[in-house]
Amino acid sequence: MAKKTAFITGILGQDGPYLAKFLLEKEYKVYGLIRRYSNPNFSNLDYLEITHNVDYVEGDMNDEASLLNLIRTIRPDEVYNLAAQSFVGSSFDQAKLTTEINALGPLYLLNAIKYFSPTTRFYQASTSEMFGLQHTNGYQDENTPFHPRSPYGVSKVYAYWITVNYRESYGLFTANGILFNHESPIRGIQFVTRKITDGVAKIKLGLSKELRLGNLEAKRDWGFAGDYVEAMYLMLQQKNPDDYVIGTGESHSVKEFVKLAFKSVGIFDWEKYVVIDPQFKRPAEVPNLKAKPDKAKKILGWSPKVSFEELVEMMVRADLKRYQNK
Ligand code: NAP
Ligand code: F7E
Repeated sequence: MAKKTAFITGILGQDGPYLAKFLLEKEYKVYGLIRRYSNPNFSNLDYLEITHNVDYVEGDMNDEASLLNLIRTIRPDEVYNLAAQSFVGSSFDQAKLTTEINALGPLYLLNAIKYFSPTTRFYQASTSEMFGLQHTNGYQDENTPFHPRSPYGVSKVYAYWITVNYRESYGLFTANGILFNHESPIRGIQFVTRKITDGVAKIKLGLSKELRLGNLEAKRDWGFAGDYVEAMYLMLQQKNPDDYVIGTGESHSVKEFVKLAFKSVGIFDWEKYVVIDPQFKRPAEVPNLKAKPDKAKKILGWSPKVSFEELVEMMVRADLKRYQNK
């Protein structure tokens, strides 16, 4: 039987490499979209030791023709749209760019599928940031209304609905994974978890004296990226396309993350090292996110494996090792 093919955008980011590894283990042929760079950074793929197992193709989420051409020539079985300007903080200063990549990018891909490869199944990387301020009894699920709090969140609401719309209008197999925060040792350094674990490792090794952070009271539902890519895959294997919330069902504050990260290296007086810096606070905050992933459990048979404590420990260990190896 011919190998299944997957086309992954965002292959150099955090989720792209975990998903590629997962699909390669299932014998997929994996194409990864990279944009034009003088020096592309393959370090996340190197970390997972799959750099040479992916077929790289060049294009850009802002360049419709490049995407049309790639879908037309590859005609993949599955497209996973993970590319995004994904940092909420930067989206306030670069709202237009964020919108072009995150909202128009998926539209271009969906048009490419509609015209050139209508049997291709499409996964859209939707996000809990779409919920923003909304709660249903303290949690968010597939029925919770959206109230995004950043240009990033707003751009993702467009992408969510255009994905639903192409399913309803043209019968395409499209699915939204509404993923809550997920992290790993290859999480971008700007995001709070990795910033903390990197900072703690440097402090532990005497390479730094302080860790500058913004709002310590914000709460997130943090899981492990390696667990979450399985849910993406499962969504595209169902009989019918649908949208699913993916998270752990637990919520922890940034402060709890900080405390645990310091504790894991034997530092208990964490307040000595943490400096609150207003530059890391946002014009509008998302105060509290907690998933209710019951639908994914029931229909996809998916549940997370790595606990909050294990995640913190895993990330701190990886950062310590990085500096020790240097
Ligand atoms: P990430 O590490 O920021 O990776 C995003 C990738 O998108 C990068 O590899 C980047 O490429 C690529 N990209 C950005 N602009 C592009 C463009 N114009 N053309 C082509 N590629 C472009 O994000 P992630 O954490 O892996 O997240 C994957 C997806 O899930 C994103 O869509 C994110 O918004 C969404 N999401 C993430 C989370 C989470 O907690 N991680 C939760 C919910 C949803 P370069 O390497 O070339 O910059
Ligand atoms: O912030 C607070 C900050 O940048 C988490 C993206 O993957 O997940 C991510 O978005 C919280 C916020 O992630 C600092 O204010 C405090 O409340 O790690 P973050 P995010 O904004 O939740 C969602 C699901 C996505 O879809 C996004 O793509 O931590 N915080 N102090 C800080 N945040 C940062 N970055 N830096 C600080 O110093």
